[in-house]
This record gives sequence, C-alpha cells and structure tokens, in this order.
Amino acid sequence: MIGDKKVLYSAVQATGNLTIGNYLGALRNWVNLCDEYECFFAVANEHSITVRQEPAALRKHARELLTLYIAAGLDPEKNCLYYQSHVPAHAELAWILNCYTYMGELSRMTQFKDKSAKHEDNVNAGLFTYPVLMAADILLFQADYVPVGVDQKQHLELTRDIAMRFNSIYGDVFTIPEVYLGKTGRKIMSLQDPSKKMSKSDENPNAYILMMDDKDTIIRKFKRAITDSDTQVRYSDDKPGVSNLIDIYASCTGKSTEEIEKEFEGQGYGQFKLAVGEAVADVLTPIQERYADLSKNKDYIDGIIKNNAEKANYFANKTLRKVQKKVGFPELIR
Ligand code: AQP
Repeated sequence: MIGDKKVLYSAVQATGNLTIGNYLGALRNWVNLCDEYECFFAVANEHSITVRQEPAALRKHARELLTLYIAAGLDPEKNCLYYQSHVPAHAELAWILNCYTYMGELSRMTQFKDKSAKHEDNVNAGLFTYPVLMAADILLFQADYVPVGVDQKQHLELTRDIAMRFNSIYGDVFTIPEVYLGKTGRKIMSLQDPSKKMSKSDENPNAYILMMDDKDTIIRKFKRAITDSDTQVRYSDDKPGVSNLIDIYASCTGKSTEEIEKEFEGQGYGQFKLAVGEAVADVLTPIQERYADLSKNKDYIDGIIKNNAEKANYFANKTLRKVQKKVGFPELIR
C-alpha cells in the first residue's frame, strides 16, 4: 500500500513498436485501472537487451514507448512512468533474487524456450534469468497487482514463488503480487498464424497490427488475416483465426461474443474483417494523434522522465534497503 491505495506495477520492453496485442493485453488495462491504484509503469529497457539491440534504436524506442504510455491515457502526474535503467535497484535486487531462484524453475519458462529457439546464436544468461529481473521489478514496488497478457502469467507465478520463498526465510518482506488479466484481449494471436501470439518481433508484418499503423494499413492487414474455408462468424476452438478476430473486435467495441456473432450472421468474412479493421482504427487514431502532439514537446517529456525516475528510485530503494538488511549486507556508514 502507498497511502490508502494498493499498488499496481507493469512494464513493456522497449524492443520496437507496440502491437495491438501489447495494447489490448496490457496497456489498455493499465489505463482502466490507474485511477484506483498507485501505479508504476516502466519502460523495460534492461529486459530488452536480452536480445541484441542497436543502441540508438533502443534509446529511440524507449522514448517512444514512454510517450505512447502518455498518449494512451496514462497521466504522468498521477502514474510513475519511468525508464527501468534509471533505477539501479532493479538490477541490484535481481542479483539477490537470483540467489533464491532455482535453475530448474528458470529452465521451465516457456518464454526462455521460445526465445532461445528464435535466437540460437545468442542464448545468453540474461535471457535465462529474465524472469528474475521481472520478479525484482514487481517486488521492488511491493505491487499488489500486475496487469499483463496471459503470456506473462507463468513469470508472475514464479515471482510469487520467489517472494514466498524469501518471506518464509526472512519474514514479511515482499507483498505477494497477483496477476490481473483483462476480460478480453488476454492473448491476441498472430493474424497469419492464429496458433502463435501476436508479437512485435514477428518477421511477417502482416501478422501484427502496430499501434502506429494507419487506417488503410490496418484494414489491409485484417483483409489478409487467416480465417478458414467456412463463412460463419462464430467463436470456437476449431476456428482460431475467426475467434481471434472476434476477440479483437470485442476488446475494441465492448460488445459480447454473442452480440458479435449475431451482428455478422449470414454476412461472411469480408464485412466482418472490414468492421474489425475500422473498430481497431477508431481506437488507435486518437492515440496516434495525441502521440504526434506529445512528440513535439521535448522539454515536457524530458521533465517527466527526470521527475518520475526520482519517484521510482525513492520507492524502489526503500524495498532494496530492507532486503539488503535482511540478507545481512551492512549499511554504508555516512
Ligand atoms: N499477443 C498478445 N496478446 C496479449 N497481450 C500481449 N502482450 C504481449 N503480446 C501480447 C503483453 O504485452 C506486455 C508487454 O510485453 P513485452 O513487450 O514486454 O514482451 P512480450 O510479451 O515479449 O511482447 P512481444 O510483442 O511478444 O515482444 P517481442 O516480440 O519483442 O518478444 C505484457 O504484459 C504481455 O503480456
């Protein structure tokens, strides 16, 4: 708790332009929850270097992401929006937690298996211990809730295990966080292969919709989306492509699956895909416009980055000092 509010923590990697998967699975929920909680939203640039990044591009993406947070509706005066690399306590706590995490636990993580298969030439230790840094992120802020997409649920369960293990040795140090999953958009799938999640690093740009895609591009990509040889707009396990589009449409319009099935009864996929494209564009266009305005205001964004880094450091250091004391690190005599 901070004051009388519970704490919410989440982050996105600064690895490129966000997709509607990142938006509907994570960011949009943050915006819906931020009035109720004390919120910390990081730009996870330390996580990003588990995969090789071009330094200038990483810097650029980090700034774009923070700007996008604001454009999407997070008020930087009320929510702490900051760069992970500006808060050294993340890396320091991650080191300590590494010593309370087992190799066996980390080797079971599906993201590690997927990413090491995808980047065979660079299966580095950071990729392996990524979930420990994520645990440190969350536990540093004593978060009660972590709104993420379903793909991150396994990492959150590990975070809870690490926190409980630590607390069982040292007493009540960490708040045990709970995952917050939205009602819709928990796992948006690739438009080209609905068995895979939509990912910003997919080689095929038709597989994802970027938050910065213009309306024509969005509609074109939905027109090309893989469906099936049937023509019925129906939510079903044997219709993964159509079900994914229904989920996206439901997330953007607030309509239920039943309402959507009824709306497109007897209409075929053409009309449906067009409607999904338009609904997505309607959600993204105002965000894109705000983003364009904010990007012009360099001093404003710089001020946010500076002030919020101070706030994040203050809260993160409080937890870090407590942990250091518990494990037996002496205090620096000043
Ligand atoms: N397809 C998705 N559906 C729902 N939620 C998703 N998220 C990601 N993809 C989907 C959620 O977005 C948040 C931030 O994710 P991230 O960028 O930190 O890492 P990621 O999960 O690795 O996202 P990507 O797009 O797949 O990135 P790359 O391609 O760089 O690896 C998380 O809350 C995640 O659940």
